[in-house]
Amino acid sequence: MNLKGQTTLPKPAPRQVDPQVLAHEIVERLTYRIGKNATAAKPHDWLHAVILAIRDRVIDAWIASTEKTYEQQGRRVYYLSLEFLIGRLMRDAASNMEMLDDMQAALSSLGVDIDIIAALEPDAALGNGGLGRLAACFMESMATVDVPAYGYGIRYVNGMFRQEISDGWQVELPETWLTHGNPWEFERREASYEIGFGGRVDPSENEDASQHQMRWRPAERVIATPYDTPIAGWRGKRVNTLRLWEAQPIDPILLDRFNAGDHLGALTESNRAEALTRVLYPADSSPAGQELRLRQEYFFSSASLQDIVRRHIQYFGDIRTLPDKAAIQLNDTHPAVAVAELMRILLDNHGVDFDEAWDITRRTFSYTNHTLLPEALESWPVPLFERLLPRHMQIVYAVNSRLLGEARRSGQFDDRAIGAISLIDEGGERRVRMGNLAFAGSHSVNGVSALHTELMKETVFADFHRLYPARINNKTNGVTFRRWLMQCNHGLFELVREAIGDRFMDDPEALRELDRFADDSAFQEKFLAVKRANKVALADLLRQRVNARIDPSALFDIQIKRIHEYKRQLLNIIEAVSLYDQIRSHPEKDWVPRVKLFGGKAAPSYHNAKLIIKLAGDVARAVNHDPAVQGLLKVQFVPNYNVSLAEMMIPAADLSEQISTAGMEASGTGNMKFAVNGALTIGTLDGANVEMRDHVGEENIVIFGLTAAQVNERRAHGYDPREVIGQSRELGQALDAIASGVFSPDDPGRYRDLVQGIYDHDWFMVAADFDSYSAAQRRVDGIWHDQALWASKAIHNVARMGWFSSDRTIREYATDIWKVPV
Ligand code: NBG
Repeated sequence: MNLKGQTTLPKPAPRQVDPQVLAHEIVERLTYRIGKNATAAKPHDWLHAVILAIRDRVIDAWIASTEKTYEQQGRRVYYLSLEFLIGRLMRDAASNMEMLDDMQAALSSLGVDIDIIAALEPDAALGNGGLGRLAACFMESMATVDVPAYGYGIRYVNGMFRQEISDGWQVELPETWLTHGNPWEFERREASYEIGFGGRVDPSENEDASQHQMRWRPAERVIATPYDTPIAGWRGKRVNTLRLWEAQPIDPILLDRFNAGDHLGALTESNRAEALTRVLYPADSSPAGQELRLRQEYFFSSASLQDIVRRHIQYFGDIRTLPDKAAIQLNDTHPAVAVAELMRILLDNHGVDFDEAWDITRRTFSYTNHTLLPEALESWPVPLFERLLPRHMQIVYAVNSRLLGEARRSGQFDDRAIGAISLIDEGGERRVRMGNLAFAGSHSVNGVSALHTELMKETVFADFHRLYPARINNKTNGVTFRRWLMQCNHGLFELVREAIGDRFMDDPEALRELDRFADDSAFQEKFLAVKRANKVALADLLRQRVNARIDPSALFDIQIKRIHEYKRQLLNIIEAVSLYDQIRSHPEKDWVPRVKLFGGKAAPSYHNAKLIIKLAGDVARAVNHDPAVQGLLKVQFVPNYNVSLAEMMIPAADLSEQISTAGMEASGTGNMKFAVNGALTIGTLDGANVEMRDHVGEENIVIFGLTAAQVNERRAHGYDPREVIGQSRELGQALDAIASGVFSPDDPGRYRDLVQGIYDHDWFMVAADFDSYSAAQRRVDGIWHDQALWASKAIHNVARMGWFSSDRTIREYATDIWKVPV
């Protein structure tokens, strides 16, 4: 409706936050939005009504933020990510809007338990692991530090699969987070776009078109429709938008075919379109080499780019000023095709000449690399890319010819180096390299920890780094302390607040003031009591979920993350087997009672990862029921690890396992969450562990194993795992037991190949690091024996982790890369 010329509309009165007002609002939402009274309302209805009440506050701030952004006319940030692992939003939003306590009071006045209804909210699991969770932390931090930003992604109907364990094996089931509707989102049909695939490319019909202007005639089209979710920053300062695209057919049903009796055929197109945004690929740190995946990547990149360009033209008129008003961050290579898409829009739709288009593109994009694993570097077969995106293929070739020309002219590159920089991999089947495209098309390329960034310069992007030495920079990851301390660990939050006041709530580095309490025995006692309460809560949960009986006074030793060989859950399990042997041989020793908890999902096609899950269960069965262990060791695999479970497990951890092969974990973010929740870390000098050691102090972290340089060295000079195993009695025995079927009497050969892999090549250096790891675990035991010492170290961890707030990370992105004021 056009309201121009009308006097200004009245604005709604500012809302009060007060339990009584809130209770009234909840009942009103329940009545008029859900259509039920309090007697008929089911817990789900209450949840819905509560979310609607919170949402209204968020919307007020959302509209105000949008108005402010338009007034300021500044640069906006666009975060393109195929994954956003958000988890639950209710508590997050209520807490950030500073209405959590009042909401709790309001609900109890209505006889409703907030914990019960909060637990009903499904996890929005639109991501695999660290990469997706980082995107979610960044969304919250961008709002918190007042960066005007949009997140762009896909609204998967089925996000990350639900993991069930059946007879010890992982089974994947679809997770249906949208079953009860999603009260957080708003469908915005008016902002839909057409996305093309396939077809042919003709020269432009435009008379004065440049030689680079073409007309792409796609053979297939789908509609991208956005759903917006408001993301509130801390204290509701700013509310940004997470815009997720859904694919829809142009014609929902082909009526002529339907009327001709072809009822299924009439829906094929519709089903094909909807399949595009149906599932998240459950592959972590490895490519999902499917045509559908490339379609997803292009679909969401194109929709987002069209939206960004439309908004820019609408407000600023001239496409050439795009880089002054838009900073687009590519979260890994998944959206890298956006580089070619922006070029297409500039060349074909706006008639910009090639050099200028390339300049605009590079000034607009920046790219974050999240892994060095060679198998995870995305590339697409040229024939597939060309068939699906013929116009983009031409653009990639044109960009490549300029790029390689520039490299040649610099005189620093031989044929090998030129081959490494090329956007096309010529070794074997020709492929388009998405990492190279992202690198070439960006003005900034960052790694996610200091070590990872240095390794990027030396390995994957060594030649690119010589060509563009100023481009690579580091932005060490962080996590939002609102979710990962204040909300998930209420006990610790209140304790810290009582000790040092409120300042850390706005400035996480103020946690440092806690340092002076580290050796205060009264504080230590309270600190240990909080930890104990969290452990009791987790023990209760595990009793309900998996019927596990664990003793809250034991040391809780936790490894939760995706199951991957480089993360070395296997090292941890082998050490548990060895500990089991030692406890049985020396029952008289002063063993520390331990509970080893594992959680994590394996990619459905990752055979060894699934076998490792099975092994954890097999070892658990043997150990947990052996009277000779006297309860000193318990092993438990916790099924269906997700964000909500992390929120329960991390506050209950005494020991955090961050034990990847050095050089292989780009950063890690779980490592940070554990430490700020008062767990000690046992870890290698990998990813952000290195910087964590620098911050918490080496006396407060337990480091073991080869460094990245030593791993390299060993691999280069003929590492012989057999020799290492021959020298370690404990390791040899543990491996023999596993390989010979001690833990798998039903199928004695089950783990033979897994163990054989360690003997034959041991790429992940499990054998090389075993003794060092095992010795480090005994150092952990030593510290545990002195609970005051343990508490002191744990408190130092909490106090010194402030730097790892994602607010700090986002300020660095804003200042160095996006050039937006913070
Ligand atoms: C992951 C790394 C982690 C890192 C997160 C977030 C991918 C491709 N990479 O170490 O493995 O913490 O990204 O940066 O999922």
